[in-house]
Amino acid sequence: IELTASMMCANYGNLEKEVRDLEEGGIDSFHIDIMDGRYVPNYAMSLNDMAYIASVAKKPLDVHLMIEHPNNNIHIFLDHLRKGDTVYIHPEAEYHPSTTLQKIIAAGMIPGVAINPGTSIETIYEMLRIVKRVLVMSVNPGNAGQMYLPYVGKKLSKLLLLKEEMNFQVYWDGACSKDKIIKYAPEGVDGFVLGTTLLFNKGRSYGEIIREIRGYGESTGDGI
Ligand code: S6P
Ligand code: MG
Repeated sequence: IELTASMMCANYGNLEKEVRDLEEGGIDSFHIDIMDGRYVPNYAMSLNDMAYIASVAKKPLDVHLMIEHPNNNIHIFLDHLRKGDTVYIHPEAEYHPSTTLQKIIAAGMIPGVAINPGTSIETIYEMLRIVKRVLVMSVNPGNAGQMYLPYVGKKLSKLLLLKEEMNFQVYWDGACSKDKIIKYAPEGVDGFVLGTTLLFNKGRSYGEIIREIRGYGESTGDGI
């Protein structure tokens, strides 16, 4: 499984150290929650935070754009990213989401869509033909530290059935906990966004926590 750290939960007092400690601890990528106060009722990270992390990180970025009409100025974000970084848009934030996805592809980044708890798979079905990663939100976007919404489970299982045929990865975002990883990694979820629930402010090193997460499947032989 791939583990990505939700950087809106990191300590901004020393962001470079956070990035280094996470990389040394074995994180696979950095999840960057960009918000505009319009598409979601919050402001988390912005362009400069993302650009700074991109400049110090060796591992890829997993950029989650929670902004209205990213198509208008997405190049501002793409200019700071590298090939192999992923950019997700929310389809309902855009009149023509596939135009935006094509810009992400043309810039050499991995195109992704993020789907809210209330958004159906049917809404994104045709986009799945060009998308390489789907970020399934199990909380409504806007904040870290929220409660998992159980009705998302059914949609997730339905989406996983399309994975092979349409060739995309599935990442889980929101209240990602031990029991969710144990349940959904064997079902085919490729990646998990780690925030306040599992990774940050635990008084333990990132390396210790990440090693523990990678060992979850060992006792059951589920091969996490
Ligand atoms: C929410 C955002 C998420 C959170 C993540 C935090 O708008 O997209 O990526 O940062 O859910 O994790 P947790 O464990 O605090 O829910
Ligand atoms: Mg996110």
